[in-house]
Amino acid sequence: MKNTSRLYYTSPAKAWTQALPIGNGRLGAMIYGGIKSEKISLNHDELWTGAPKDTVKEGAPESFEKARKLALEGKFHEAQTEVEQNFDSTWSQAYLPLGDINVDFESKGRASGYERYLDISNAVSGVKYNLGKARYEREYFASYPDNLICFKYSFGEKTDLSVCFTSLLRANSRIEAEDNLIILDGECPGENVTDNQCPAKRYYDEPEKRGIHFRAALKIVTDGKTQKRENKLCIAGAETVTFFFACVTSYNGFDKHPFLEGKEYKNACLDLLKKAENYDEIKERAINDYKSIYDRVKLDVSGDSLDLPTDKRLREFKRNKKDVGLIALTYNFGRYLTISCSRPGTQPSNLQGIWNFSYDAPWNANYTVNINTEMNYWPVLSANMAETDEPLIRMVKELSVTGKRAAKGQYNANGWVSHHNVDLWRLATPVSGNACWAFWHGSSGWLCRHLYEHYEYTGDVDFLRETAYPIMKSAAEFYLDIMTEENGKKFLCPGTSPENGFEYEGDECNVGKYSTMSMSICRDLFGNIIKAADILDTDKDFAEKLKETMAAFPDFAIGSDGQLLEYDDDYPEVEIHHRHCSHLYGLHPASVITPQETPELANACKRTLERRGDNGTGWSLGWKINFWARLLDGNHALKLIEMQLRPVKSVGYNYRNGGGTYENLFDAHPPFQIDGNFGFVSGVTEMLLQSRDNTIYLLPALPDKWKDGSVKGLKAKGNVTVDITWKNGKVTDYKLDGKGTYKVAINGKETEVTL
Ligand code: FUC
Repeated sequence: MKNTSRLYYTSPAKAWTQALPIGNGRLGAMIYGGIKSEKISLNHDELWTGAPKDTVKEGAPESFEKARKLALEGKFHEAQTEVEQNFDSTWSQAYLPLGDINVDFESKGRASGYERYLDISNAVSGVKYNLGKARYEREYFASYPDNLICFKYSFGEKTDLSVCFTSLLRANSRIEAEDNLIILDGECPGENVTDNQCPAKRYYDEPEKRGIHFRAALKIVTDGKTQKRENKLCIAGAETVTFFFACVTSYNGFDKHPFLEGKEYKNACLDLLKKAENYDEIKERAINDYKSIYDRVKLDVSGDSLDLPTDKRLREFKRNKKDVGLIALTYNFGRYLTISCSRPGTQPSNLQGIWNFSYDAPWNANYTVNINTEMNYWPVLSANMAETDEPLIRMVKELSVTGKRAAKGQYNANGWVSHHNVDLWRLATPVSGNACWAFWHGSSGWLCRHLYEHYEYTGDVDFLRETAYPIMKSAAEFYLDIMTEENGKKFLCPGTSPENGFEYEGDECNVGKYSTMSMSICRDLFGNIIKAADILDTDKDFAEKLKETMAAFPDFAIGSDGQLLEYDDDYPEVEIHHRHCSHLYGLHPASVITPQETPELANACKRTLERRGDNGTGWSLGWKINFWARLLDGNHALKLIEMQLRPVKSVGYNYRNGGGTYENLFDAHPPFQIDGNFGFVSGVTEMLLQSRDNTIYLLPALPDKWKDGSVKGLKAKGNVTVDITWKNGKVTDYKLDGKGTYKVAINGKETEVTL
């Protein structure tokens, strides 16, 4: 039997990266499935440190001018020191865990027939086992329509158990036994302060310094007898117990103080629980809602598909790489994660989606926008989940407000800008630390490509006119304002290439005259604005100005080894296998370099990837699947997929080449970072379908191993729904559903099709 939609295991999770995630975009839970005791680790996407804050660095515009002058004189080390000391500002705020529900069972005896599972075709997780003659079953799901997490336990015999709720935040849990309620009222630290790169979370008592407040509550319905004992709710003689969980915070928007201007949250939380009565009805609504997105796409590739517990399946895959079904399962799991962590009205998915157990999460589990957040949203349009884009679009809208202040305050420039980290408060200024991450103003331009792509895929001209275009234009105004001119050339000076550096005057340097990535972001952004202005029949002069500026950009340059240059010159690399490949931005996610239109540059990208090597962190492997797909090399893309499925057990950090997959199929950077899961979905989709400028490429990068198969429900630009069937590596049937005239590339030939 094919298993491409079910994760299952024959023992409880010991580590968080073995536990199974559920979520409704807002609330998240990780389920361990223990026998003597169950742990459910909870999250709410608005639980962050801090409050709105002015983070502009005083004197920054003068510092920027100094650095620019130094860089133009070739004094790159000095330019770097200048920005690190006088330009960069403060660290981002941090995402926090909500708490754990712990359930202890009094039942005795050895369990047999144990299984815990996550059924991703319905978004339901569960645990089943026998204890003596009794059958123990637990079921969990998260509901987007009812904004709840619900679970139901049945024991097949009278059982005693106790439930408690704990949190690492400043919070008090109280039991209201008469109502069978456990209520946790709490607050987040008012600030995440960074001293010497070490974040410290601080609570304050002054009202103006207090953070987000919240109420989380658990309502229990049971046929057993309930009683309060200290901080536990004890249940005696129960055969079934149903739990409804809700949480609401005082967060009232990125520009409102969460305490002084916070929204009502205590009654709002209890109201959700008051409405929660019929478990089966809530479950049905949740499943229907989930499936209305999930069921749109179906991937079926011929070949082995092992029906083994998922942890064993991963290990088996490492041995012989035969289980194509595991690839489809991981693809479907990635779509499941998107639907579970990003929904209209919620926060966008952060470095960990919504799932985080740690008070000091890696990189604050923030929005790292020099690759990671964008990668989270790569598959949402092509894999037909356009509504899950809304949180990102809203974040970009909000950032364009804080980013206007950042542009003025940091650069004395018009328009808006954001740097490499964003948080709940829409931090737009550069953080402190090394210029290679902090001094990088590319994210505003990069995020704008998501707005334009949203239009391209959905064809929603009103969205383009009202939302995307003004924000894109304002981002371009910033770049125009800080553009440097030298010998007739125009570029963004000084330039960095995310997290990388080069050798200069005998030492590692991270700041150059300009970087290929910043210039590629500008090329892409300006190009998209020119197209948008034409579609909207507006701003002819502005479009003209962009064209003229672009004509003065330095050309892409090819280095001594045939590689695409990352900076303004062929400097020796300090880390040839560096995980970022930012200078290939033009190849993917943008399409300013393509094998069809710019074969020489595409070749230089290929050479760059060969020199970089395949290895990397989880997201780096994920990006490389997409690069190789864009280079039309399906076999190489598959090699990266196989590497991304390497089983990873450890929990530590690895900045270089430890990328892989944890037992619960979460992507391992390591540590857990969700971007790799989404880079994977985007990569597989890119192998099967690409589209741009009214051309649709069917199976552009199909690996030899995927001989026969079919995919249904993908999206091409222009809001075209695409189904493809193939045999022996050739398209045998396809269906395009949409409007308009397209060139369709099928089996190496282009045909014009009017829909
Ligand atoms: C970037 C990457 C790291 C990590 C971090 C969250 O800085 O270079 O590998 O993904 O973001």
